[in-house]
Amino acid sequence: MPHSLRVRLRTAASAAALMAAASASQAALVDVTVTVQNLQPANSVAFAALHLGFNSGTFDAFNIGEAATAPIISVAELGSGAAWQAAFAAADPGATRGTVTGRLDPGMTRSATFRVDTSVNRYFTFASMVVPSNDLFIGNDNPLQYQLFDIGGNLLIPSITVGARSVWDAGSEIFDPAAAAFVGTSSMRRDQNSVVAFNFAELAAFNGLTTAAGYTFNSALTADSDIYSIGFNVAAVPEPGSYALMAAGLMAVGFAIRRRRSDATSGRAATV
Ligand SMILES: [Ca+2]
Ligand SMILES: [Ca+2]
Repeated sequence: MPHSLRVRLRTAASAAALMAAASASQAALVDVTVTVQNLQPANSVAFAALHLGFNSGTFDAFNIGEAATAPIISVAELGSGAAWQAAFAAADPGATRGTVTGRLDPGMTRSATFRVDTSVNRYFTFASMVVPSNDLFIGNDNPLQYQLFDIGGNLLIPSITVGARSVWDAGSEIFDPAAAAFVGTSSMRRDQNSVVAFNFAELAAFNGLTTAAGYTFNSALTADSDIYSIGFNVAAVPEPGSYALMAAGLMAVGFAIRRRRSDATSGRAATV
């Protein structure tokens, strides 16, 4: 075999290997755009910011029938994710955590994008305060309830719809419209000393009160009412390292092509 052909074959083979390595290593990283929508009509419930994490399934924020802990109380009573995020980080340091910021009034949509490694963070966990309320929230009790990605990084759940029947009462603050967020003064809160339980019926008791958004609250929720949706849109992202691998592969291909052209030119010149 002529030396120049061996070089071309070797160069082409190493270029192919580099390209293959690049495409294999980029499978794990994706950009996930989370879009939240308040499915309720005007004058109904609103939601505080959505606190979320793409994770390994090891952070369990609360349990039905048990006293709520400080992290979920901070979400349920104040809409704040600080304590929840800190507990999440401690339980699952490799999780991609974040927030879709801003209150979500009836009919409103908001979104945010997160870079997720699907090789380690296949599950989705969320929590958001429902207002008006003293301590109502939405979120998943079971950290393994929503497996977003399979082992190959394919999206398994395009959206999550939350119904009124899935609204939680943290059991930490006594029902009192005067102390409820969005319609009252939250500094007046009183301890409930109860446990986490389903409770959307309490929302009807706020009907007729003026909200912080200026509308008169009028909830007509039934257990079957859809109140909230979380949609997932996935875009592939090559890892930074694979850009370098792909560049190296392309350079090797370019080198092989240039070499073949120069060989062809010198070959032609020799026969004339
Ligand atoms: Ca749980
Ligand atoms: Ca309560």
